[in-house]
Amino acid sequence: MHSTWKIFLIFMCFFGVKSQCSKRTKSVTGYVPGVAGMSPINETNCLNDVILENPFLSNPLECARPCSESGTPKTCYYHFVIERYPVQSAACGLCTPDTATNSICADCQCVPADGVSRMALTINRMMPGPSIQVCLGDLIVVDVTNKIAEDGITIHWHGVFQKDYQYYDGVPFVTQCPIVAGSTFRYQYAANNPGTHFYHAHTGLNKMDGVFGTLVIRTPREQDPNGKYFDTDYSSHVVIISDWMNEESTERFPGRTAKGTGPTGQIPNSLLINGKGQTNFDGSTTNTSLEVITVEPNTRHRFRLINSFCSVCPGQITIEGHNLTVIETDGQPIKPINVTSIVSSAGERYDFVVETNQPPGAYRIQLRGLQLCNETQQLGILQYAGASNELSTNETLSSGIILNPSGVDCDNNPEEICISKLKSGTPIDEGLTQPETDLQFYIPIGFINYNISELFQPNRYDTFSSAISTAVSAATLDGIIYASAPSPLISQFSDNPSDQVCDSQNLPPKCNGNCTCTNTLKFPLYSTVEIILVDSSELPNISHAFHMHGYAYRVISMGQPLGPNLDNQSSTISVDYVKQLDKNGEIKRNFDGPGKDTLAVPNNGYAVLRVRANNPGFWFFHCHFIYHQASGMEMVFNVGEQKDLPPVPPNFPKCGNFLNPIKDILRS
Ligand SMILES: *[C@@H]1O[C@H](CO)[C@@H](O)[C@H](O)[C@H]1NC(C)=O
Ligand SMILES: *[C@@H]1O[C@H](CO)[C@@H](O)[C@H](O)[C@H]1NC(C)=O
Ligand SMILES: *[C@@H]1O[C@H](CO)[C@@H](O)[C@H](O)[C@H]1NC(C)=O
Ligand SMILES: *[C@@H]1O[C@H](CO)[C@@H](O)[C@H](O)[C@H]1NC(C)=O
Ligand SMILES: *[C@@H]1O[C@H](CO)[C@@H](O)[C@H](O)[C@H]1NC(C)=O
Ligand SMILES: *[C@@H]1O[C@H](CO)[C@@H](O)[C@H](O)[C@H]1NC(C)=O
Ligand SMILES: *[C@@H]1O[C@H](CO)[C@@H](O)[C@H](O)[C@H]1NC(C)=O
Ligand SMILES: *[C@@H]1O[C@H](CO)[C@@H](O)[C@H](O)[C@H]1NC(C)=O
Ligand SMILES: *[C@@H]1O[C@H](CO)[C@@H](O)[C@H](O)[C@H]1NC(C)=O
Ligand SMILES: *[C@@H]1O[C@H](CO)[C@@H](O)[C@H](O)[C@H]1NC(C)=O
Ligand SMILES: [Cu+2]
Repeated sequence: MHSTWKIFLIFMCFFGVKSQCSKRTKSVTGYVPGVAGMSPINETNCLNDVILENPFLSNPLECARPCSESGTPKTCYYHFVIERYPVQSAACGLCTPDTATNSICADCQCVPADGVSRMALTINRMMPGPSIQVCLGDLIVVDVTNKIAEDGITIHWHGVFQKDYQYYDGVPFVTQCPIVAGSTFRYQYAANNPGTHFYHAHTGLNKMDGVFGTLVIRTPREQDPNGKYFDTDYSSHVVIISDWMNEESTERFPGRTAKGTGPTGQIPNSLLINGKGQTNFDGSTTNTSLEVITVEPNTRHRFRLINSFCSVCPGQITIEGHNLTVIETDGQPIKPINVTSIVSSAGERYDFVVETNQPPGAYRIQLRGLQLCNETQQLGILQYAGASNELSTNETLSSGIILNPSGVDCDNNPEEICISKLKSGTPIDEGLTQPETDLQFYIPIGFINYNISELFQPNRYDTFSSAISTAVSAATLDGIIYASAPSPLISQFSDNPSDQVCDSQNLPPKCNGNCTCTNTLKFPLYSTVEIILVDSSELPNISHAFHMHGYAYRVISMGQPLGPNLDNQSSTISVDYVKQLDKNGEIKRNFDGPGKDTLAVPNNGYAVLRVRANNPGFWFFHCHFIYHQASGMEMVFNVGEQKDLPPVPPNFPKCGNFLNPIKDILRS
């Protein structure tokens, strides 16, 4: 590993101006190109025919700018070309991508990943894909060209509410048809809710093979309730972490059990920080570069952390010698809190401030896999500009105070801070702070186990996972195995077969707890809704990460009660049991809890969420673990009526069954 440090760039101080190195730079905010000695971005790489032909469009570099109240909104244009593309291709003989500059306008087609060659799916021959960084009120236009011959694809803009842009949420067969190979779909939507977001493929397992990237909507500092806690908010301090395998994700589903990294499991082989890292492969450690993030001394830097994991494992981030002041999660400001490490699961984001108050040097950014991934870790480097890049120690970093620990009783340990202990940093809709909401739903998370000799019968094609073990299962949400409809609900609802869409609250009698259909729950527009998610999935150590599209919900309560046998916290609980707890007043509701759009539901526990249904549309609600999603752990919330939605965009692509009557040649 030592040799790796030597190939790092020698950092100059802020364009070589020495006096700036020690000065505290209080007034700096937003995007600063060439931060701390990085080479400036070559704008030529940001241009393309569409931008050159339409002078009102702004390129990615122009859009990644500081945001001010007097600024003019821009129309920010991106072109994504999605391909099957090799990691460690011949392009790596030409250049090594530098995240700080390459992510805005790529100048290098090498995808290094963790140094193990394999095939990936890339956007513009990058992983992560191009960074979208805009100001609140801009219009984002992304032309997505699908060049993967084998797959239809869609892109979801995770965290963007898409109010008034409901047709661009990117969920296949809910808000659009998949983009077929060879064609281009234009997403265009307003950047209307600020925060650290990201984008990723929402089709099959494509996300796990590389189709993801960062998406940040900044606000003027005056509009950020935590604006006074940081000095800088650099584009180069956006950090996306991902999990990665040494083969394509489709190799492992269906047919492999959840445990294990090898040929038997669904556990990632490595973790990546901004697409970079090293791993043990074939008996040695790869020599790829680690991610280096440059900081100026004596400055409070805002970091924007995005968890783009696909597996069931949480990841824990710690920065050697530095505390983390967390100010926001999933685009929702919180009352600041100081911690040592942050645990995050698939789909979550955390914004934190790092004060560079240590002797100038190089410090480890440690990303540890937890639970089933506890043997995996990755390092990045926090590099003080101009200082030595030699790490001072190799000691294991202490976890210290942990935000969002998984699977603990957070009432009893001051070193472990659960999400339900955070306080909202913004005012809360009064309708959500009443004792009762208009609607209340208990939604169990589960798995059903098949009887193999019944499942693998001719003409049966049920959704299943883990075929090589004796436990063959499918995932359920609200008792239903979700199945996609042939035609998108938002634009072609009535083109679907009459028994396609189902409602878990009014199940047809033939579905005794394991229907396979498009589960769609209706909420009247503007109603207040309480959702009580109950993990009855009977899996140890797994906290399902639930993501809601179109909204951020309030986290009102979380718990991991003793099971009905009252002996330990890993025994399964049921909806009825949680209802009983609630009746007995044992579920405490905190109405000033944080907003989130993705939350790890305590293992064998519950989470109480509330939302005001003020965004009409068809919104996906699902576990963000990709293999759970592929096994059916999803549903749709249908808010309001069709008349509440904007009209279907002209020429919106259509798809569906083609079942013309069969000619009866014997009788005609
Ligand atoms: C910028 O990139 C273009 C095209 O990649 C190249 O022709 C040009 O020389 C570059 N300019 C600089 C200053 O590096
Ligand atoms: C990394 O290893 C490969 C082969 O294992 C070798 O060809 C390459 O030169 C090495 N790169 C560096 C920077 O050491
Ligand atoms: C981190 O926070 C702890 C507790 O407040 C404090 O004792 C320690 O000095 C802080 N460390 C740094 C590097 O700021
Ligand atoms: C967090 O740490 C900073 C720097 O050490 C300190 O100024 C601040 O008061 C702390 N905030 C909280 C909420 O403890
Ligand atoms: C899984 O949870 C059990 C308790 O439920 C605990 O004893 C065990 O250490 C956990 N395993 C991992 C890998 O975290
Ligand atoms: C990971 O967890 C397993 C199961 O709990 C345990 O046996 C193993 O020692 C752990 N490994 C590390 C590195 O902590
Ligand atoms: C840390 O570990 C690396 C690799 O094992 C070694 O080369 C380096 O000297 C170590 N550094 C310190 C400060 O112990
Ligand atoms: C599985 O189904 C078969 C056929 O219906 C039945 O004979 C068998 O007992 C079942 N096995 C279990 C474990 O339920
Ligand atoms: C699922 O359906 C099968 C019949 O296909 C039935 O035997 C089984 O009990 C059902 N499972 C549950 C959990 O209701
Ligand atoms: C806890 O409950 C689980 C599931 O009911 C059981 O398998 C396990 O043995 C129990 N552990 C202890 C320590 O009681
Ligand atoms: Cu799950």
